Amino acid sequence: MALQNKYLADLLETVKKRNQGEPEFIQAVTEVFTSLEPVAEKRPDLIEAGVFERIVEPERQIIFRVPWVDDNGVQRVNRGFRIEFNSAIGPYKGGIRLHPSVYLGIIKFLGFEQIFKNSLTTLPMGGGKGGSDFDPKGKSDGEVMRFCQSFMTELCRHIGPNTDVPAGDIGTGAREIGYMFGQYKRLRNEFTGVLTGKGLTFGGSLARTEATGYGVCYFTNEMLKANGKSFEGQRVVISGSGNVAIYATQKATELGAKVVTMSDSNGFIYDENGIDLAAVKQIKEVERKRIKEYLNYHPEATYTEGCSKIWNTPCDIALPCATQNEINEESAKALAANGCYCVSEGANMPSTPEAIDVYFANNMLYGPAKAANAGGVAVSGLEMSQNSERLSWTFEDVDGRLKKIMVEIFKSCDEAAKEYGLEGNYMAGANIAGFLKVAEAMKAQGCV
Ligand code: NDP
Ligand code: 2IT
Repeated sequence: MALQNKYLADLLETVKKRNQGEPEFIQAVTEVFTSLEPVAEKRPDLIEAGVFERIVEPERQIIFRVPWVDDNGVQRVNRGFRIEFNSAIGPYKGGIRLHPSVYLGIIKFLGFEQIFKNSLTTLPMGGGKGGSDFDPKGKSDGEVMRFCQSFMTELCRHIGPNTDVPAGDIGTGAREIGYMFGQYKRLRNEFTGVLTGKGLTFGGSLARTEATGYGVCYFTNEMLKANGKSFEGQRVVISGSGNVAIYATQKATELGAKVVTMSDSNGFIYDENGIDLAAVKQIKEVERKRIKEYLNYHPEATYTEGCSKIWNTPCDIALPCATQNEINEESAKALAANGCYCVSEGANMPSTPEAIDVYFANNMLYGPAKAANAGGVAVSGLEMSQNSERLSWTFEDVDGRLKKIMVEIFKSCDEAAKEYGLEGNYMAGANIAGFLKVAEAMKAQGCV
């Protein structure tokens, strides 16, 4: 639907002209602007202060060469990115994605989303994102290490515990963060909390590994409760089999649901008895193999080549936890037709705009990514606090704080939606609540 507000409509045209060839970034801005139309009407002061124009322009964009040598002695080169999008409410904060599909438009959409997500956590973190088109799949440990060291050799001059604090995302887990942290320490001669998601022996936080997946379930649970439902006895479809998917599966199961699917970029498994997470962890976390290996553990399960048909699986609740735009209009219609009444996003921007229209047209509950998956970065914020005081908190303490933060995020989305006459539209609520805090801070700081 075209924007009604003339100021935002014109600004969106400028954004499109200025960021050509970056459809994911335009998609993210369009969604946020659509939600912000009532804010633009109510707050002309924010327009006068130039907040909308500035918030879509990254404060700094860094693109660099990442040279490394593979195990055969062959010279390789990748492209590295760090987008320092907005520092109005704290140091830039956001993950590093290592995937062959990475280009400027992907990192910009992720950095833009991160501004609002980090604001929703209530913690003092600005928005940023980084990454590279390096593909860790099929690389040896030595190759991954040399890549990470080279990546950090350039990145280290742009980041710091009070400037910009990267973390994990697709393709970047504890192993990669460890190599990057070691190289930063060596180059700067400083042991600081410059990255989050670190190993537990060198400043990492308990519950950071679990945080995003658990957080998705805590948020979803609040949304279900507010609508007279719960996870108990529900059939859940989860996509992905990485960090977010694994811990979402664990928590949903603990909350009484039965998770029947998981996937990777090759295909998906379906297990009517409920996913055996120990088998998935062995395949994915220990052996780094493909999800179809699950059939070696459970021959009664099925494996389907390709990802899109996963959404044809009948379920009550869907938690997309793989990647952007994994649910299109057709998949959303299949979910609705099979009785799914709730979609809550572990991945960033997993639903296309057309899919979101289908959710609303069918009165489904929709938990948008920037609210539902904010648990990961929230615990990253708690890791920063622990590093600052040079202490580490217990698992129960961190998990308890995470739960409280997710409950509060749901409340902010719910209340903002109600305040703007959009009750039950948690997407609008998340965008409005996330935006307002950052916008006030930008205005107060002279909109620099
Ligand atoms: P991982 O690398 O641990 O796992 C990613 C999973 O998604 C893998 O199963 C992977 O399969 C699958 N996947 C990746 N790309 C594609 C693709 N193009 N098509 C189909 N499947 C794909 O990453 P995370 O679990 O950390 O991240 C998953 C999502 O959650 C991302 O959108 C990320 O931005 C988001 N997120 C992550 C947070 C975190 O703390 N880690 C926090 C908030 C959001 P394969 O192995 O075959 O590539
Ligand atoms: O998308 C995300 O929020 C993340 N990948 C986590 C970022 C972080 O800084 O922990």
